[in-house]
Amino acid sequence: MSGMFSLSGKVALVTGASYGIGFTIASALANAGARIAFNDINRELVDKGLAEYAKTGIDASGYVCDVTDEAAVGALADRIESEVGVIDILVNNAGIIKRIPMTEMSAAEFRQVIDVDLTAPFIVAKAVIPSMIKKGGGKIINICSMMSELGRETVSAYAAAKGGLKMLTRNIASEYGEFNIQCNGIGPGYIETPQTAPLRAPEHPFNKFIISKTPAARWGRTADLAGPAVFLASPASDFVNGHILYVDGGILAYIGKQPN
Ligand code: NAP
Ligand code: GCO
Repeated sequence: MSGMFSLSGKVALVTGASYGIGFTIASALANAGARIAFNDINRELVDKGLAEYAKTGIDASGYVCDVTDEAAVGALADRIESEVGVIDILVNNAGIIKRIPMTEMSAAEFRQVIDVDLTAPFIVAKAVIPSMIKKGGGKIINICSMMSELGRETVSAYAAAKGGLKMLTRNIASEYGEFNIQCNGIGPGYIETPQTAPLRAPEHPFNKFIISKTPAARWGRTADLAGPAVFLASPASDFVNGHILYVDGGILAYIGKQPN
């Protein structure tokens, strides 16, 4: 059974993986045997990430690359292929959020979120699929969200992007499944990372709200995503395609705890 979850000999690219969910997923893939390449938006973040990976004994390769820049992403894929190896596993993790009431959000701000959270996964997947086809297959994992299914105030751009990312995942699965490429999504619930730090401030009402909406009665931890990521990156999921695996403690199954 353990062989089904082995990533030995595989090369994984995890975008935006200097910290947070991406860092945990990349570390899990490395601990399952993969060689890790990651990018982030600036040198400082990449160096910070390299130091953190080294602390845990992971020899990662780090690159500065803005995932919205198609030319830079093409150069990144080529560089990883020559320095690390052909990319077998892609995790589209890089993302941003802007929490602004829709009527106060500019079109430019809306487009920026769409660009990073939806267009960039298209760009990066497009850059790696041809080599995956040549190699006989590959794994693509898009990091979706509760907002791939649900809306809430102030996150219109993010929800539109993550909803679109769910359908991009299904379309890549449909278009490239015959080449032994499996494309799936992970939909994290509410996870303790810098991105959600404002919502977890003790005085923020959202903190208790999320706990009341989660059967597990806690915020998620990045470690909760490690196993699901290894599963979707490994031979164990070779017949799983176009699936969004929600790792949310049960939020999507639960109407929520009644107030006392
Ligand atoms: P995050 O702050 O969203 O981290 C994203 C990473 O991507 C950061 O390192 C960020 O760099 C980088 N990034 C942003 N724009 C980029 C670009 N144009 N090119 C390259 N890298 C870029 O932290 P996170 O909470 O770990 O989120 C990771 C992913 O999970 C995101 O897609 C997010 O939407 C998704 N997600 C998060 C949660 C949660 O509760 N935290 C739940 C569901 C889904 P900077 O530090 O410079 O921004
Ligand atoms: C928000 C949060 C969420 C999480 C995540 C939930 O403001 O609602 O940031 O969007 O980041 O996407 O799955």
